[in-house]
Amino acid sequence: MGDWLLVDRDTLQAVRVLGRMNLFKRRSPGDPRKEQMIAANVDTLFIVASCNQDFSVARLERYLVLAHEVGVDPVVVLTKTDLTDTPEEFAAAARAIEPGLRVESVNGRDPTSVARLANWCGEGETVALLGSSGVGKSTLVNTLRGSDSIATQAIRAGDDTGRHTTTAREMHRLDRGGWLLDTPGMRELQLSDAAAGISEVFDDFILMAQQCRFSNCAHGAEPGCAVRAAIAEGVLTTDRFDRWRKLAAEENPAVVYPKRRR
Ligand SMILES: Nc1nc2c(ncn2[C@@H]2O[C@H](COP(=O)(O)OP(=O)(O)O)[C@@H](O)[C@H]2O)c(=O)[nH]1
Ligand SMILES: [Mg+2]
Ligand SMILES: [Zn+2]
Repeated sequence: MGDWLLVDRDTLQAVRVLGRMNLFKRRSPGDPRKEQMIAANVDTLFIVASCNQDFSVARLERYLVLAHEVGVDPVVVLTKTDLTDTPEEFAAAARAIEPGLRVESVNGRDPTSVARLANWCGEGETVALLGSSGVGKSTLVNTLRGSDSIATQAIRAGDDTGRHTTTAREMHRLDRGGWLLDTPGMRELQLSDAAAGISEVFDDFILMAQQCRFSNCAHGAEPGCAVRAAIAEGVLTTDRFDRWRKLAAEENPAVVYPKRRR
């Protein structure tokens, strides 16, 4: 989805698929050696999260790593601002993940609020939506399109058929000429070869690690570990350290971090 085709003007036959700017892919659920293409030529990735108990910095970081890995510009879209008294706290937590990270807070049901996202949805531009179920992706699509045609997950009391989910790959055209991709496959994306993305999102750790005495320092109990020292001084946080190690281990399972020595 998202490929651009060169089409013969007369026959309307596809002549060839144009070279891809970027590609979201995942390991095939049936066969981990195979890859499945999810979406191509994405200009902007809306990383959608809601301002409630589902909000997770770790998840946002994971999605950001993916955005860097694929080479697509991320915008964090925080929804459900109308349901919290402290939307600014959620926005601040998201902004703290990476310097310069764009964070937009919206009430997904309010066209005026969502209008600022239109900047990324102009003629010929493709935006993919990524985020957990229920954060408000379909609602954003509906509001940006000015229609209610996409089933959202509203669960009405006493109506057990009221739960709808997006089941098919969905590509939506906007009046302004842009495209919105809301595909469930995006949620199941795994990190493969994400080293570049990890080093961008966690560049504070990567830089600090260069100061460690040993180049192969695992930041456990090695003498002269700059990362541990920075954590002890409060320059870096343990939470982020743990998330960094977890993502790095997932990206390259062959790297086994030694346990901290007693
Ligand atoms: N109050 C409020 N509800 C929202 C907002 N965005 C989405 N919702 C509701 O959250 C539920 C899940 O939204 P949906 O768009 O289906 O989420 P999706 O699974 O990410 O596509 C629906 O009941 C929406 O009406 C918002 O900004 N504010
Ligand atoms: Mg949906
Ligand atoms: Zn170290």
